[in-house]
Amino acid sequence: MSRSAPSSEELLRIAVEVAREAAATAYRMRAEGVSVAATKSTATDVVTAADRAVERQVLDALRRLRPDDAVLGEEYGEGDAGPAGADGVRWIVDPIDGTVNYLYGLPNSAVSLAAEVAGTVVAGVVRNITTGEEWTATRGGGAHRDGVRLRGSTEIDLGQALVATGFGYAAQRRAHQARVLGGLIEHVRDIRRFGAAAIDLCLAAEGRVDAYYEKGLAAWDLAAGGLVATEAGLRVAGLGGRAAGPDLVLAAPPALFGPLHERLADLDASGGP
Ligand code: LIP
Repeated sequence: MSRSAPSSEELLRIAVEVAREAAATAYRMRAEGVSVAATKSTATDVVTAADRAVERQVLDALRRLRPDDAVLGEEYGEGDAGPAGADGVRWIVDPIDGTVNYLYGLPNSAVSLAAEVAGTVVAGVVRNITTGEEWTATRGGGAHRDGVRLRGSTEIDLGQALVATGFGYAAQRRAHQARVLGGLIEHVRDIRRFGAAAIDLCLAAEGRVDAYYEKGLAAWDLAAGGLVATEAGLRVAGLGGRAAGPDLVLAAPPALFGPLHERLADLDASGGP
């Protein structure tokens, strides 16, 4: 018999506590100097010692605070807890989203931590390691950045929209993504590529970009930032009625979602390698 899960607010409190400690470690390790510890899918898909140390710190903290929960992390996968905890709680963590930015000492990298209950993300936090900006959300409770309620962009004209996106690590996928971008760029105000999906989603939630799309996101890139964007009033989905996921994530206010969806579908943004 599974126990009832804690409230979304309690799960968010835990997520914020753990993410703040993790971001402090990442910040300290960055100041001490980081280098590439390994590569994953390609020679440019790098892991630093900080990615591993920060995820280990998050895993240890969650095991102390919520010993029966499951955890899915970018660096250590599902660990030993399996797919779901005793009361259906699973944590999803990207210890350092924007690893290349982090490696180069650029400001856009973040700790992203979300809590799922019975397969639905109900609480999430994204904390910028360099600036300390902290975006939070609970399902049905709204999205905030440092306590200020987020509402997304009010832009209704795609031609006036500032659109964020990103690119994968594999050369063939990047070539396809560049072709999509080449077909889109004349139809929008401009493009921004910040290098961290979780932050991109939160900037869209704030209206600091009008919309965001990207192909190839993993669950840990999307979980917390996707809830922040949703709770800010954005539509977060894939193409053709599919859910947001590895094929494509499109996050946009309702007025822009349709026009941008149409352009991206015409350009086969969810296709390619
Ligand atoms: C990054 C994503 C970003 C994408 C990068 C990379 P990582 O995640 O957050 O949106 O464009 O290629 O995948 O690898 O830094 O955790």
